[in-house]
Amino acid sequence: MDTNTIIAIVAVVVVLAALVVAGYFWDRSRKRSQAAAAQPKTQESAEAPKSADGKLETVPAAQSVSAAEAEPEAESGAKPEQPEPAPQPASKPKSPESPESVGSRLTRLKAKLAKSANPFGKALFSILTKDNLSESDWEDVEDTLLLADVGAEASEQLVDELRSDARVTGEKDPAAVREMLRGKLLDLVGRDTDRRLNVDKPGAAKPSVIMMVGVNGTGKTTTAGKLARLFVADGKSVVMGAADTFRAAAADQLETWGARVNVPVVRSDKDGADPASVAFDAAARAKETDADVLIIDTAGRLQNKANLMDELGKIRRVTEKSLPVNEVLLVLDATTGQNGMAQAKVFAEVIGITGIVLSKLDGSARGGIVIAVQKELGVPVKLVGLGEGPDDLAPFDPEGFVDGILA
Ligand SMILES: Nc1nc2c(ncn2[C@@H]2O[C@H](COP(=O)(O)OP(=O)(O)OP(=O)(O)O)[C@@H](O)[C@H]2O)c(=O)[nH]1
Ligand SMILES: [Mg+2]
Repeated sequence: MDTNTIIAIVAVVVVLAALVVAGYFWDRSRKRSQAAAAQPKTQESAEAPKSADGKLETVPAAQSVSAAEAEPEAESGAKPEQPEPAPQPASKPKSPESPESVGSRLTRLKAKLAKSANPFGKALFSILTKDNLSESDWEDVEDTLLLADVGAEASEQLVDELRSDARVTGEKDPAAVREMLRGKLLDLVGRDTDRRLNVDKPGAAKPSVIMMVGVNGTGKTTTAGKLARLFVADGKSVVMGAADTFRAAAADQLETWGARVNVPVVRSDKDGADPASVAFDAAARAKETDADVLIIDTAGRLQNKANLMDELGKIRRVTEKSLPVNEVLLVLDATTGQNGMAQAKVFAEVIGITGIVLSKLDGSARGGIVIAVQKELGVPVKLVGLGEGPDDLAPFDPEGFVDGILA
């Protein structure tokens, strides 16, 4: 072989070797770049969820609240404890629920209210249509009213009116007696009473502040949640304040209600934090965001615990450093009957109440408490709770209620 042939063979070998090495590196770098392309995608979905069109999804309102809590409030005399960041629940609804519309809710709940009311009117009616009413019949009328929790004063008033009404003793047409009884019961319940929430009245303050008060377990938190849904369905913007700081679970409960309809909840994660400070922060948040309504949930308390009753006054005073409290709703459990009256009186004296929410009327056979509580306190029943469902809260409707009594 001459030198030229050897050089040619060596050159071919070198070129082939170079091609093999280049191929190997090209393959490795291609695999690396594929892996790199896959990596950021998984990180991105963990940190910031994107919707189908690639836009960032809104953080559910309840999760974003801790920012508001953390904001220091210069004018505040009572500062909240700095809460730890709230643990993020594993899964939260991505889009808020839309609460039942006010119209459809009213039709559904009217039927429910009629069913729930104790038909003591029916018993009265059957006595009143007797031929000759004896003294013991009149006693039966009064007993029927007392058993239905109408209260002594209102029962006596009704019996007196019925006895002195010539139509009752003279009228033999049952339809006419029924109509007369219906009218008397409606008068007693208060047909023309203004039962609007103050926030719904013309010229209402913005934000309007509603405080929920009552003894333990009456339904304050549930009612706050249901009320928020009512306002959202009505197009109002709402903020809630979890001023029940006895248990973190109480704030969680309110937050769950808030998250479902995208209503922010201001809370402290520390058990035993000052509830007045949380209320103050919630008021600041409602003011900042120009909300229509602020609902402040408070812890249940027995009316005979003076220190706890004083605390309610403090919550109110501290809130009023930035926003006036327009409404104090006393939540009364309808199933507690006359016991509820004693509670109601003390709450009315200590904090002043502007309306009553009669909860659990669905489970009560003593709807007469509506009449008794209004008469004793001179404060209207504005709302009734008719079940545990999220939309089972309705404005109190006297006609539907009396028709239920007479059904
Ligand atoms: N059937 C029925 N149950 C209700 C109604 N309102 C509330 N509840 C139930 O009553 C229970 C207590 O309700 P909560 O809202 O936690 O009561 P609360 O007053 O906030 O209780 P505390 O904060 O512990 O004082 C819950 O199981 C509710 O589902 C109602 O209108 N009807
Ligand atoms: Mg509660």
